[in-house]
Amino acid sequence: MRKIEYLLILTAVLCLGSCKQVPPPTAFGPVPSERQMKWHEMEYYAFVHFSMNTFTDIEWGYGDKNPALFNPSELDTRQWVKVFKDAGMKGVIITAKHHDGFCLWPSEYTDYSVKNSPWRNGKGDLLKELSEACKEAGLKFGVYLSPWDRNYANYGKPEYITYFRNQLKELLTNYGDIFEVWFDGANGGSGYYGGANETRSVDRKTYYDWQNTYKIVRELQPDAMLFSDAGPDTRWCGNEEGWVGETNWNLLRRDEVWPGYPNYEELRYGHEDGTHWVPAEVDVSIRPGWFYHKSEDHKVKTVPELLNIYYNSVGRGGNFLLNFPVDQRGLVHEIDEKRVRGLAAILKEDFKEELAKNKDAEATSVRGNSSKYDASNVNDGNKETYWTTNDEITTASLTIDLEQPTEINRFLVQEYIQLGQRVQEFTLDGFVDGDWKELASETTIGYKRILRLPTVTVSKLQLNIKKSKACPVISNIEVYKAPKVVVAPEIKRNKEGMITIHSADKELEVYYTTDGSEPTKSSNSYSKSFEYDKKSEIKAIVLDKQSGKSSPVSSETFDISKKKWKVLNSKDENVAKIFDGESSTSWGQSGKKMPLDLIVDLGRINKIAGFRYLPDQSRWSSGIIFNYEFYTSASGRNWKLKSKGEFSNIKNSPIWQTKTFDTAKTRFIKLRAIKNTDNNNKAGYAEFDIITE
Ligand code: FUL
Repeated sequence: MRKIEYLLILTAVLCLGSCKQVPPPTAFGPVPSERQMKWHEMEYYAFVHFSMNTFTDIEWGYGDKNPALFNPSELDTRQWVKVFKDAGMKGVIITAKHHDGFCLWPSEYTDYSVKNSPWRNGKGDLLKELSEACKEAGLKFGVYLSPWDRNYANYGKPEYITYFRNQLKELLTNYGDIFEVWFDGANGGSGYYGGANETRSVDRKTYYDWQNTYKIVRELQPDAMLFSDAGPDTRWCGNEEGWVGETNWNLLRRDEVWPGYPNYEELRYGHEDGTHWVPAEVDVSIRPGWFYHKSEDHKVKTVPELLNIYYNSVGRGGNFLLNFPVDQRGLVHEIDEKRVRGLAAILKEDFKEELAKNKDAEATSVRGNSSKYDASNVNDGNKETYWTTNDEITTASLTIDLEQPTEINRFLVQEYIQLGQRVQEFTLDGFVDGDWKELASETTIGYKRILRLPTVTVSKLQLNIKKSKACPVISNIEVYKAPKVVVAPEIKRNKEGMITIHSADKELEVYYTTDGSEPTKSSNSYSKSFEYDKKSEIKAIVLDKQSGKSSPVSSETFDISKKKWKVLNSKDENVAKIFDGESSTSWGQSGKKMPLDLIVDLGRINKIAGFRYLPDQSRWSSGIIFNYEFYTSASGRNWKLKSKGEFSNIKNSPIWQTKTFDTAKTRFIKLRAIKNTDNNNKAGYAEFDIITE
């Protein structure tokens, strides 16, 4: 054989193993459309609730308010967009029309819009301003158009559908590219309806003839995602708290679900046997309400809370739609801005240095033994390449060698969802001190899964696919060591006098003092709740020994023990909640008329110099006491008025209220609610306390 012939044969033989064209796996089950793929990659974007409700201080307008009330003093959509962009968001969706029917653009089809408001002398168009600001900044723009319209006279009749579609067409033609159209599930009920002031119900399944409405969107904005409880492109996540299930299927038996679907809790997990690709979007407000209420200025979600939401949405393969209730000035409020920037700063640190990039990766099995599907595709930085196995293989492992013992606490993994969502169960093992140790045992992966692990030193990591609908197709793995979240801890004392100190990051050390002195690393170290039932000031810090960083100091003052306190005028067991040290729990009373009394037996005579009241903190709180009287009595029979007046500004700012007076020796106290902020016969309490001399 001549040398050249020999070389040709040799090359052919070698190529049989590695160069032969091994076809990729065929798609399994429903797969995302191109539009959905682009949307998955957005991951995180802003929602804005801003409309008439911002000025009337309500969540659901009735549809009867005068357009003259809409008058932001400093509206600046560029300010919004700058905050969103700096925070890493990729777009914004605005309430073009909420349930009250008021339109933020000068719709040709109604007078109930900005054109009859004093804002910009009736010449304003908020959608124009926002869409232009988005374009300048490179953010995508989306619209919320409420299907329910409590203003429109013909709501509930066929005419309304024409009106609704006409408005939709205005939104889809006049403001450039729209990336998402948001149709809310709340539908039908009481309303103004052009002056009829009545309750109207509609058949949610048939009234809107959704299929023909969707066609309009497809025609005018083919790239726009359609959101509703049931998709068709993205579904609601089944709660407004900011999470989607750890098990999160991007699939839905779509034809069984409709806006207003009663089994909406299923939407948190999707349907494993779903017929269509309908991924979840996690909509949540940075404040308790969707619209701005001054009374919620002290309830803006904290950075650790927002961080949890990020990991419980993006970290579970859902998109994160974070709502900003723009305020009456027409600006994103300073507190909200600070928090979302805080979140961005932490996320930047969490994903700063990727530790697995281009490290050796090996799999127990590779499709056709072809390098095209090799394990190394998962950490090559290319989202289009993936590791996969032969069709019949549904359990397999992939090991990444980190070369040296490395501290890690974040593991990110992605399926190549263009071929369907496949993985049903997986585990993650780490090679720790010469042994394999299971670090996590989970279910679905989908577009993205990020595991927050306790910090661990590993030299290798192994992803084990334990169960998969078809051969696994994994496109990406990333590994990080996120810094600890060093924020001031939360200090609480319950009725029994047990103190708990909570750090947002459980791995950090907490130090505290009970005498009001500044805590340092030589103070008491906190490990579990402890009894400290005296009048005291407890101070605490969180310390990250590794980085030397310490948190600001938290401080709480506690008065005398509440162990023996008893409410005398209620047998309701929930009444104990007003002494439990938890501001999120509450008790309320109602009567035929005001006043309403809260009578407490303190168990023994005390010298008291004041009292403190925290109103019910829940989103729909009721009975916030405005005018009060406060009485003391040594015997429980003869009462002495010690203080009376109002809790000024309590409606806007329902925080702890403190009233002091000349000391009194007393065993019994009575807080009398004379009037509440809603002028009804209710009194609600989150917490109650006294101040002793
Ligand atoms: C809800 C609506 O009723 C709220 O007002 C808000 O718009 C939220 C995003 O969806 O269901």
